[in-house]
Amino acid sequence: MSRQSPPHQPLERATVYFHSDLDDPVQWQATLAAALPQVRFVAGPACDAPEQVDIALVWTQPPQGLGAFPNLRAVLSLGAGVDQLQLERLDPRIPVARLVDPTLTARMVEYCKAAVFHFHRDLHLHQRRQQERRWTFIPPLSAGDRRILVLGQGELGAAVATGLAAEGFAVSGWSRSTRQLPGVRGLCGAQALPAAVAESDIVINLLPLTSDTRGLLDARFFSWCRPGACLVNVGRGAHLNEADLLAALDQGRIAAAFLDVFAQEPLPPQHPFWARPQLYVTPHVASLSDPVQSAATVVANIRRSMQGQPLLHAIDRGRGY
Ligand code: NDP
Ligand code: OXD
Repeated sequence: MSRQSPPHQPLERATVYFHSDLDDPVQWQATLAAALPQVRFVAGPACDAPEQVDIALVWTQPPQGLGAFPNLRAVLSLGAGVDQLQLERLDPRIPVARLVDPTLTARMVEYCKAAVFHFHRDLHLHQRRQQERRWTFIPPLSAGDRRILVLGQGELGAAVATGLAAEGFAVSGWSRSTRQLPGVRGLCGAQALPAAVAESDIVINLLPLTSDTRGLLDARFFSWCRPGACLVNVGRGAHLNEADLLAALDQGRIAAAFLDVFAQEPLPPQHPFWARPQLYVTPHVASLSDPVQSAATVVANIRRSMQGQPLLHAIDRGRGY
């Protein structure tokens, strides 16, 4: 289905609709006003003139859906991921862009490095020994002997994989298409996955959530893992089958995991993950976008959209990422 590019419209006529439960509208409004003082900013969820909205800057769709805006030219995600936008509810001809910015990437690299060094230096094992008041020597491995698999080699996965390779780890990266990155063994396709998982000490998930990747971290995946492997899930909660992870921990198949994303966020107080000593739970903070750092991309995309130009970091609506 093709839709003609919307005609060029003057920037002074632009209305940006903002909706998020997580991001501060006041901060975003101030940041955008500094760069684009002529643009009208409407903070949702309610909107009294939906026909005037040109661009939606949103984390999720508002209750009335983005279909309520008949003249929408573009959707700009407030996150690097777009699955939370429920794209199936959006006209497939409307372009969607996601957030990509150096600070977001740097924060993700920091989180993943922190998790990897924790596991690499066996701190999860020493922590258990401390609880048991046991003085046990665990010979440390050198970084080059520690095998790490990064699922997803996009903006974030590639930065994490190359960052870990630069620290001396033996890193493999898995993606849909072949990707060659400095110091990283590139793997692609479903057939390469079981062997790659089986030889890895630490697996980091940085895939986008799509119909192909949903539930990938399940009992079958854990059955490929070497006993004592560690997991870092920073992709999305729905990549992980939570009951299967608990079973894999019970079996010792997985020794420990850093979990930053969950099927239900906030993680409910009664959830079994909170009380598991082998799990490190963080509240979706591995990386965060903030208006000051991310404004440049958003401002550029507002301009581009009003000029009828392709968006930066547009997703492929067919692939879903
Ligand atoms: P990108 O779109 O840049 O990269 C996605 C990568 O995943 C690509 O390498 C792609 O392969 C690969 N991929 C997609 N589908 C498959 C598949 N079926 N099999 C194998 N590989 C696949 O995304 P980003 O790196 O920017 O972000 C990744 C995700 O990280 C986001 O979607 C979001 O869910 C999550 N995230 C989490 C945050 C947090 O705080 N926890 C913060 C920000 C993002 P190819 O290169 O071949 O296309
Ligand atoms: C995300 C983000 O997509 O925080 O999770 O950017």
